[in-house]
Order: sequence, then C-alpha cells, then structure tokens
Amino acid sequence: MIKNVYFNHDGGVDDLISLFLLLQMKEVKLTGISVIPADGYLEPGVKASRKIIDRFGGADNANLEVARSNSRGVNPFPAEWRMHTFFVDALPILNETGQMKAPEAALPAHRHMIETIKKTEGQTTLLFTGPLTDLARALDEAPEIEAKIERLYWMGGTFLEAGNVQEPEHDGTAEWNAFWDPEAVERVFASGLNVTMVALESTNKVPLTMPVRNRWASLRKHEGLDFMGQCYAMCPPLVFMETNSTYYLWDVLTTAIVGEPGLVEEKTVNAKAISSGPSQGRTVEAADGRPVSLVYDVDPVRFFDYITELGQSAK
Ligand code: AGV
Ligand code: CA
Repeated sequence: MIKNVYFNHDGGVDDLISLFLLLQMKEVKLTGISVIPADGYLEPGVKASRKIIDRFGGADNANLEVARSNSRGVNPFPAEWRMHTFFVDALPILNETGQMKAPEAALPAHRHMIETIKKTEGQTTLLFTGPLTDLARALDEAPEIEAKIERLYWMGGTFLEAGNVQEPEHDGTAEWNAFWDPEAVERVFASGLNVTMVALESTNKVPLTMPVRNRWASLRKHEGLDFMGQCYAMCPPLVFMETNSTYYLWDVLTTAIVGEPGLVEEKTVNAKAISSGPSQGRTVEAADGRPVSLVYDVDPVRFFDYITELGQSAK
C-alpha cells in the first residue's frame, strides 16, 4: 500500500539524506516538504531540498513543493553543526544543471502542512526529523487535521538517563530535537495523534562507523551512494573517542521505518515531556503520560543493507 507522506526536516546532513531516500521508496508518495531552521540554516536547507528533488526525484516528484518555516526555537543548535546545510547545498552533484525547478511553496511551513493534509485524499503520515514546532503550531491553528493524520514518526526524545544535549544550563537528559523547542513536544503529546518515537534508544545502535563509510565509498560508481558518502564526509569520523559530535543515523533510521517498519522493535510507553528548567526537553515515562510507540531496538545489518540498496537504486 502506498503511503502519503508529509516530511518536515531541519536541514542537517541526515535530514537531507532522508529526503533523498524517501524519493527512492516505492511505497511512499511525498505530498509536501518543509524546512525548519533548527540544526541547519533555512536558505540552503530549502535550496538543497529543491535540488535533491530535481536531481533524484524523477518525473513523479517534479511538482513537489518545499515550504519555509517561520518558526523559532528556544535553545539554538551549535552553529558548527548548522553549517552542514551550506556544505550539502554546495555539492557539485546538486549544482550540475545550474537550475532549480522544484517549486517553493507560498505558505509558511505549518500552513503549508495544514493545506496539504486537507487537500490530500485519505490519510497522511507525518515524518518529522527535527523539532516539532511546526506541528504544534499547525495543531493550534487547525486541530481538525488530527483526524486526517495517520501517524507521526518523530526522531526525537529519549527515556534513557543520558540524552545528547551538552549545554551549560542543562542536565544532559534531553535529546536535541526536543530541547530546541520543549513546549512543542508538550503540545504534540497533548494531542490525540498516534506517535512513533525514534528515540536515542534505537539510534544509538546505528552509529556512522568507518566500515559503513567504506562500503559506500566502494560503491561510489552509483551516484546515489556517492551522494550519501559525500554528505556524510562533512561529519568528521572520530574513531578513537566518542564525543558530543559522534554522528548516528538518527533521521535516516526514522525515515527507513516509514518504508520498512519491520526493521525495528517497538513497545508502548506512557510518556510526558518536561518543558522548563534544567531538564527541559526531557521525555520521561509516567503512569499518567500519553501512550507513544517507542522504537527501542533495530537490526543494524538489515537497516544498513536497506538504505544502501535504496541509495544504489537511485537514478
Ligand atoms: O539529536 C539528533 C538530531 C537528528 O535529527 N540532530 C541531528 C539529526 O539530524 C541533532 C544532533 C545531535 N547531535 C548532533 C546533531 C551532532 N553531533 N551533529 C549534528 N547534529
Ligand atoms: Ca534532524
């Protein structure tokens, strides 16, 4: 069965690779894209998205619109990470024709999502690989869209003791996408949406290792895999130590599940979001929380095979 998917991302390396992979999935029909300037910058995020659609989207996606978010976060991402968006946008493979054809949407991201969900026949699956701000605003403005949303797949949060935020006024328990806008997580948790959380529990099991990079390098005659390898080369391989900058396939795992849910194990957890204080952005299990489907395990071998085959199939 073909799923209608609306994709909101925040311009990171793995967000943009996620767009590339979605465009290769036969079981996915993309209905709209939007870009929020969280772990990336807006202008190159929108441009890189349009160029990826042009280069790897084929005729079916020629009219796929890319919308700009006008949302602002609470806790900004480090500029060093955000610079990645410019690097991807500047890759020669995305600039060969010197043109950008995929249209930019007139509406800001949250309104574009509302209108797209309304006009799409049947249900829409939401994929969010950055903060939830645009979804929280869309639900405030048009709560009726809830009934047309099949499920939200969100890369974010964790129920582990250790998150991935290391900032001066924080206790380290949050995941970054939740930390950027903690109130948005609270708002989405207050909705009746079906939520699948791809939290650090599972993404910690898919780090970007040297063997993975080398596999794609050996297959670089396939332009899609060369593109993935070039993108990930922007994230320095730190093989002797794990630092705050170690890269995992956070968003790509989340995206892969939309195409192939069987790659992972899920369980229902009752969740709450903490929206202020030193634990802001933390998600916790609580008896009176709302149910979410937590992706807690993944088969890394099958996962890497799946995305490598998808990348290899790109024309
Ligand atoms: O927390 C993971 C989220 C994902 O959506 N992002 C990166 C992915 O796009 C933030 C992030 C955490 N650690 C990072 C991040 C790092 N070392 N480099 C860049 N972004
Ligand atoms: Ca992201």
